Amino acid sequence: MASNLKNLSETNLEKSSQFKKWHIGLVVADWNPSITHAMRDAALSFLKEKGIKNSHLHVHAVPGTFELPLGAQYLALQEKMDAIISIGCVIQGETRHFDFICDACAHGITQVGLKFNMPVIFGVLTTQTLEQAQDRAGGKHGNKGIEAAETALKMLQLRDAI
Ligand code: DLZ
Repeated sequence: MASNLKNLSETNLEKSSQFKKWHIGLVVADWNPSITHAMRDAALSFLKEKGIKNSHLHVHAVPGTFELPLGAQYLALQEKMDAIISIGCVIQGETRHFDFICDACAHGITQVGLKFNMPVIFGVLTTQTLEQAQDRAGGKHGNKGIEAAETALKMLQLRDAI
């Protein structure tokens, strides 16, 4: 789908001094950790490279993707927070867990963003296989963590421009 058209690590975002004041929260699911931790690390490197201060990065873990919306909401309640990046990976299994988790997370993340008027980014891979996830967590299709981090900064630029 989208990753056939765009490598997830490609970015056209210029470093800017406006980034220095922003606080970014990351909430990361510990399920499929080889994938989510690679996405987290790529997102953190990208944000630091673009000029977000180390002390303005707030990283927290939740057990699984289903818990990302509430984790994001806890972070959104912190007054200093400007944007939140949620990171997870759901791999299709033999049960219907996949559909319930993906639907609940996408819906919940949308709700938190609208409720707090804040970018809450859906950095969640929903794949059929582990290999497809690896391809998007630093493999041949790039890293979804970078795409999610870039989206957070672009949404904050939009907020400040408007
Ligand atoms: C239960 C479950 C399953 C089957 N698969 C995944 C998955 O692929 N990715 C993920 O992030 N979490 C999974 N989980 C865990 C749920 O998100 C949640 O943590 C549990 O249902 C809580 O009991």
